Amino acid sequence: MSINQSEIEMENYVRMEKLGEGTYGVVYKARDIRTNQIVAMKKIRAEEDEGMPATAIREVSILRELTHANIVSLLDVLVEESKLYLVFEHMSMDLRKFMDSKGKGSLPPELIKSFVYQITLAILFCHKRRILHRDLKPQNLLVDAAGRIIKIADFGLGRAFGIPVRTYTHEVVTLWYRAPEILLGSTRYSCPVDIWSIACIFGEMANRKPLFQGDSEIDQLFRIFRILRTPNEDIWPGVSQLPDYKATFPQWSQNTLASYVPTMDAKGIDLMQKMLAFNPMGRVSAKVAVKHPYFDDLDKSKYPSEDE
Ligand code: INR
Repeated sequence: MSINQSEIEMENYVRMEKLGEGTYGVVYKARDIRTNQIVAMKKIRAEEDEGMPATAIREVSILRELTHANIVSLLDVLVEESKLYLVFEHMSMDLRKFMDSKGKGSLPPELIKSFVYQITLAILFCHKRRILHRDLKPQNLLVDAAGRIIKIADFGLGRAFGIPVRTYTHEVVTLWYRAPEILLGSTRYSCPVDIWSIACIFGEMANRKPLFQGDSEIDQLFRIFRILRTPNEDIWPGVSQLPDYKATFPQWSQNTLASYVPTMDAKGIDLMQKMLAFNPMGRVSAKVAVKHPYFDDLDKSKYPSEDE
């Protein structure tokens, strides 16, 4: 896998303020001095004694395959002093900051619907190409200045590397959007993990508070179980065989999701429940989710076609 280095050099960009920190590198706002275009430049540290960071090569190759209106586009790749710079389109804010800027209270129901639809379309596009995101969360969903378009970013998690426990700045990686099969130690997880994350973001936009805000893997699981009930072999065949499953888990027996997300209408709750199915094999796919009745009243002509 090779990186086709651009003719464009670092000198063509003026670095501006720091925008944020991805899992693998810091992101700066920058301006292309030739065009005045504002871009986002992600600097990826090289591992000591190694050449090109494998995670970066992975991200570049994924993003080169994924051109979609709801996936942040990679404009260029620059190499300088063994550091790698990925130049992306610039977006005004991430979904975390967007939600914070809206003050308290639920986001408008039509906006939640539009954002969930756009994110699901982007994930459908990825899944059709057998690419998982694995770490969807509000910090790597980017919103445009008008607050209407949302795009997925941070594809740095290499297939072979798994999810790190800490970022490169030693920040704890959040567990709040993580599917139960991962929390229970499954290593053979697939596309359904991204659907779980979308549901968590869906619930968070409605509640303005993370749906399952755990501070350890076990706390994360128990917060999920408290709201969705404790899974068993009847609702999730094979669950008891997962590496971290314990027969001694506390038994919560009610699903209280609808009362936990009181501002969401019945169709929205139905979709959220289907996205939060414990059994990954029974969890709704992105392909089926985009056809859910919750989206019936969206003007589909405003969004990319699902067979793009
Ligand atoms: C902003 C970010 C604006 N724009 C945080 C941010 C706060 C306010 O991360 C960002 C990005 C942008 C960004 O405009 N383009 C990209 C982040 C990433 C890729 S990544 C591209 O991969 O998540 O670090």
